[in-house]
Amino acid sequence: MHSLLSLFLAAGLLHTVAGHGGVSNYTVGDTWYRGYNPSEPEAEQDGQPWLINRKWTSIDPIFQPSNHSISCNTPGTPAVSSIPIQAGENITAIYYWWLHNVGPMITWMADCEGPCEKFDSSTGKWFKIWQEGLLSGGVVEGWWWQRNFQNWEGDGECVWPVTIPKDLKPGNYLIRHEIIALHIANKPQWYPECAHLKVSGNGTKVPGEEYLASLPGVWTLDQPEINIDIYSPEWYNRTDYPIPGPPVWKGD
Ligand SMILES: [Cu+2]
Repeated sequence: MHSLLSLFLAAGLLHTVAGHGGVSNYTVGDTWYRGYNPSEPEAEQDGQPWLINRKWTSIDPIFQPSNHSISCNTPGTPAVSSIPIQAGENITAIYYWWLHNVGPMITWMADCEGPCEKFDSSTGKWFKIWQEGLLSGGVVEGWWWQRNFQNWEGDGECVWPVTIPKDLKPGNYLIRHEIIALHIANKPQWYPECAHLKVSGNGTKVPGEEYLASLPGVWTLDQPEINIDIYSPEWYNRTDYPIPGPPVWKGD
């Protein structure tokens, strides 16, 4: 065991074996925004004027959906700056790698109701702007969007583009990318990261109550699609996976 570990270390494979991760950077158009990097020293990143996403110090998953960290990871300290973006534009989240392949991926937003630097993400009224789950085949061996994502490694990066709803009211928002990994029976893993956005445009729309959720709150270990054993006879060959939580808000 010990020699196997040193072999992995020597080969630089330990990261691959650990297999976790999160959002490293973001792009809007041709502009690249550097994100917090948990593998670099905190002192070199804390309070930096370029910092546009909330601090996350570990690539490890969150296992408890009631944990405050479920909203914007640990510690989730606010960013200093925001990414400017127009409603209707795309923002792409970039991951250096991703190795899991079962479970839904969801992008959420929440109105900071003022400067995001002062906003407690666990009080947010979150709404989904995008989600994908099982695309085809069965739950265990089928194609999840997450499996596609894992394979999009053009330059050693996995990219996740979403569009900000074009009629969204301008303002300061958090954008939250969440991967829920379900490959271990009855041990769901959450990987959330949040960035600060300054949304411009002429929109006037906001999502209604039926689209809003709390984090923590929306996920519990009582949900059959969350506390799931994908290898059980009940799920193994199922070709539908209903993504729990509110519906996606399309901006109308
Ligand atoms: Cu992992």
